[in-house]
Amino acid sequence: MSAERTFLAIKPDGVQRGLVGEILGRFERKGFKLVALKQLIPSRELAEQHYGVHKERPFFRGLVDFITSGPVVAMVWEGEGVIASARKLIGSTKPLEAEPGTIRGDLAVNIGRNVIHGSDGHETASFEIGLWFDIAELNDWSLSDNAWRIE
Ligand code: IDP
Ligand code: MG
Repeated sequence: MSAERTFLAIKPDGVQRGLVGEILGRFERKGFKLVALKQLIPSRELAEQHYGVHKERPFFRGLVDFITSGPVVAMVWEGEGVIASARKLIGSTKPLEAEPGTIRGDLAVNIGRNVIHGSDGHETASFEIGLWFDIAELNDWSLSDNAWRIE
């Protein structure tokens, strides 16, 4: 119950480009546990709240237009250190500066089409999980192969 959780979202470009399976697989193979998953077209209100910290930035309107333009795959992943680790797996915000091997480094070019969102800290993770999901949508379950992951 108290295990660390983060909010990740495959943005409309990732969905349209057929990258959902590729991206989910990276977090599964790393060893994290998926505890919530849904596809939705975000409302403007949801998108504006999600990106509220950027509301004074010049790219804010375009960002909200983009994120509400099509389906997003919203997820909650759980595991030790998952917040920081997911950010590493995602890579730098600017895909051209993201290391090869990261999602953005391997799969994206443009900062406005960088495929995936990941919470950047503990506070944002709990805020974003609560914003995108009802508590009843979060599943508490145990991995049957846990003994092979942790000692
Ligand atoms: P992050 O997604 O790596 O956390 P943030 O700085 O929080 O990056 O920015 C949120 C999102 O806003 C980015 O993922 C990107 O899609 C978009 N964004 C950030 N900076 C710019 C910019 O300068 N131009 C266009 N879009 C931007
Ligand atoms: Mg951010």
